[in-house]
Amino acid sequence: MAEMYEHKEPDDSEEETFGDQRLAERRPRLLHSLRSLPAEVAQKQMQSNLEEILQRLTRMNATLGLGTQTQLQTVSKELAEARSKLLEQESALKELSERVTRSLAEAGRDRENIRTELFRALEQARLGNSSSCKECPESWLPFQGSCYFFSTLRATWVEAQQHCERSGAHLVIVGGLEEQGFLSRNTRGRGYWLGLRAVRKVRRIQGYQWVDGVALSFSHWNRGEPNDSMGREDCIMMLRTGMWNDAPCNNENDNWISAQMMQDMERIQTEQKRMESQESELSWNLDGLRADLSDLKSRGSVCDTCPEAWIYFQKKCYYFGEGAKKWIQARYACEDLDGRLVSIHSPEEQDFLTKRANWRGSWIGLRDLDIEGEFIWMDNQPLDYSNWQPGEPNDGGQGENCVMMLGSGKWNDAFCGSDLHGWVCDRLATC
Ligand SMILES: [Ca+2]
Ligand SMILES: [Ca+2]
Ligand SMILES: [Ca+2]
Repeated sequence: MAEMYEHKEPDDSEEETFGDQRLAERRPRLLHSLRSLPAEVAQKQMQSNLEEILQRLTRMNATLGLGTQTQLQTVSKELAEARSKLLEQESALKELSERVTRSLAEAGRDRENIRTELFRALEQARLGNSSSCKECPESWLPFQGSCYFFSTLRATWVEAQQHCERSGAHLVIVGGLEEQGFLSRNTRGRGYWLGLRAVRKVRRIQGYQWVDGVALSFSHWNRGEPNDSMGREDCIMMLRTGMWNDAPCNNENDNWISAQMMQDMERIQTEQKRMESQESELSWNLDGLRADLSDLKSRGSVCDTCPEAWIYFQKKCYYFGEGAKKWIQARYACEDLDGRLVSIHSPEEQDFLTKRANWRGSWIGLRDLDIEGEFIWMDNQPLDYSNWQPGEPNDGGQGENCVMMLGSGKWNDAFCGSDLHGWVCDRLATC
């Protein structure tokens, strides 16, 4: 304010001086009389000016002081509110974090229980199998939870299937080498229809399908088969050697094999499916909770903490397991370490893994166990990136439904029962 005043004052006096000079030039007498005005007049004028300025200053100061004070009060009130809000948020955050941690522990225990139950059910099924002769109808043979009937009559494929249905069964579906071995041992020199048919479109065979609608994965073809001789061999039978051959469906020279599940086994399988879906739901929830927790904790801090022996890379920790394991064993080994078989979603992540890949191959968390060709990651995220070896996945041999990472880092679908020396687990890094 003083500045404003001082700035204005010299201006006025300059103008007066200027005017004074002009006056002096034109009216020297008048100037003289002006100059002779009593000094006290000028002094009074000055005083009144000063007083006015002083009053203005005081008024301004008062306004200013009041404004600042109000502002200060408002600000401090806001500050107090913000602080209490912050405290509230902090305690809510803490509570949430505690709740998530508790839920995580609970979910982990639930998952453990489900696994234990699952194993127990399977164990019971296996035990049931050894003493299950009486659980199959008379003249049916038991094998691994199912009953098999080797017909003594002959029929066309369709008639054979109808025979099976009448006894509440279906033409046999061969699930793998062990079951094939059992069937091969019981041919008694005859040929039998299997529950397998060609899927034909416009005269061309597109593939083969079991009577339950599942596409063929395990197969046991005789040399040179299936040859679709004369373009009319749509039904599959098992030769006396146990090897398979495609043949015309209206061929009446073959017997058939009916199969049905033991009732107990059926019950157990339903239960098992239920538990598996429960487990996958749980693991899904667990993932969500883990992500929430790490999100919570990451506010204001960096999440790059990994357990000992795990390696950090881009928000995840990786464990490079060694020691011969089948895919399912590797899966559980990772779960026992509070992780799971690795899911890979970017070339950067793949590069990181390639550098550390076991040269003899490692299991990763990708598989097409449920539906042939439909690959699923352990973290249930979409297959948004892939690194297949050229020509893979080929579902070769007796069916390849578990994915491994070769020494080169490239992926190959492999037989789930193979023992691989490496397996890679991942988990989210903590804060
Ligand atoms: Ca044939
Ligand atoms: Ca496959
Ligand atoms: Ca393969």
